[in-house]
Amino acid sequence: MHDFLKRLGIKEVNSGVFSDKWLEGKGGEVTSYSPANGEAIAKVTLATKEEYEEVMAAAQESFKKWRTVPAPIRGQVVRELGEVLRAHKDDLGRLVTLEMGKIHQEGLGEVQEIIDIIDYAVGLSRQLYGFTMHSERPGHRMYDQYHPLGVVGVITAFNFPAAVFGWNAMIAAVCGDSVVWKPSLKTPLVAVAMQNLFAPVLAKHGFPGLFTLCTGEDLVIGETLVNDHRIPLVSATGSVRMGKIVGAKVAGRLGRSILELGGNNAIILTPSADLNIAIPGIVFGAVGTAGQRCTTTRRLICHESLVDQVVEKLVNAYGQVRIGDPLDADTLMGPLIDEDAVQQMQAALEKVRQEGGEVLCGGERVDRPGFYVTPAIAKAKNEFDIVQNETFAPILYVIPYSNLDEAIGYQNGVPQGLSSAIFTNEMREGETFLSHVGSDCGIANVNIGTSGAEIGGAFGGEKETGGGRESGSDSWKAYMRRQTNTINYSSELPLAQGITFEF
Ligand code: UN1
Repeated sequence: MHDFLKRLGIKEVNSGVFSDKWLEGKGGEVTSYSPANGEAIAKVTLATKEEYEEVMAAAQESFKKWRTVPAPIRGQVVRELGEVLRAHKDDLGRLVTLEMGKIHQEGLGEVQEIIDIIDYAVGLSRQLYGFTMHSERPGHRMYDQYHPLGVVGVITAFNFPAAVFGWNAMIAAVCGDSVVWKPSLKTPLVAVAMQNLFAPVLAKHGFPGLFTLCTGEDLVIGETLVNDHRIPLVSATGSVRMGKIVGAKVAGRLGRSILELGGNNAIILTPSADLNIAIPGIVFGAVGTAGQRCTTTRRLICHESLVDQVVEKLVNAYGQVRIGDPLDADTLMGPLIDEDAVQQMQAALEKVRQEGGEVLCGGERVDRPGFYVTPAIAKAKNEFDIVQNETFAPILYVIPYSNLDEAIGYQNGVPQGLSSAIFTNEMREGETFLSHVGSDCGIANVNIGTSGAEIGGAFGGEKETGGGRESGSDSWKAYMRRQTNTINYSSELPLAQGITFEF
């Protein structure tokens, strides 16, 4: 076992279940494999429904106490979590890379996003503002305030095994909530390591069950969590398929959900674009994280006059992408998560050909242990069935257009609505793209790509992306309950809407 794993408290067999202490995990176990070489790293045990109950009890207990701590003091506790992460950034980033397969720089970037959201959350802990309004009645005061909500369920995906928990948990914590985390079974060790880092800090302050962990099967723990009335908010990141199930179940009990699901993100490349920034923006967006971000650039909507030149530049750039061990400092693209992902990528490219598209480069398996492929570019039409769907792999579809209306039509002409971008130096084009007749996505950028959103903005998208918003801006409001308060300081009882009621 690597030393860095030991420093993160990872053993050969780890419990994946934490209430206010580590439980046994009697619901079976999973082995975590590194996609970089296909080798087993360690095992993690899973929760039974009974253990889920213990976890839930601890989370509820913590919530009851935690909500009474003044928000700025909650912020001080969260700040300490940031100190722990700073001290372990390299180790945790390395584990993200080993277990998920993204390159080390991206693994570090993920930990940095949590450090950043912690700083943000600390500031936010003094800014959980409501509005004051002018009452229509004399001698009355009216305002709204935000109270802690309860136990928040956080379901995360393999592609951001650390950061997505961070965005949710740190905001939830300053808002006065406790958290139950169900991580992806493809990346359970990152979750165990984070729990190992955070739990001692929270316990020291008397809140051992503030962040709980419930690693388990979707049909056992996932189901139980989404159906649990004691969880007022479920924040789930993953596939559209998963989101439709989770969203329907949570809505069925009139709970709230934040859904952050698939993307089918496009870049529009216009004739005025500066190709010196556009080409790297496209390559990073399409190839970064081996095409496994929900913000990955999947479609390039390219002006017809540029297609030949741009395709040539892209094919050339793709040839220079260094594919290999994600822990090597030189590597730009690591492996896909597992064999299934490789098969899905190859099936998608087969489908493009069948639908009449042309694969211009890539898509081959790289001959080494692990799940490596070469990134692919294909000429396609927007209406192809395969283009309408998100394949979680580095495939970029090039779609020619002739005028901006047509380009925006293509951009919006998919079921998903997460991220979008235009490269242009024409003010009219950029502003049209950002206007109400432009991009229909939750994220719309000018002269930067579709991926790599900063934590300060609200993150999420429309349509089948699920409509949820996480991270910055006023996303915190979803983690609190709003209350409108009216106070009468007069000696009369004037009724609203001018009603008189005498007796
Ligand atoms: C995701 O792919 O699940 O904008 C989130 C980005 C990252 C977040 C991606 N900050 O690419």
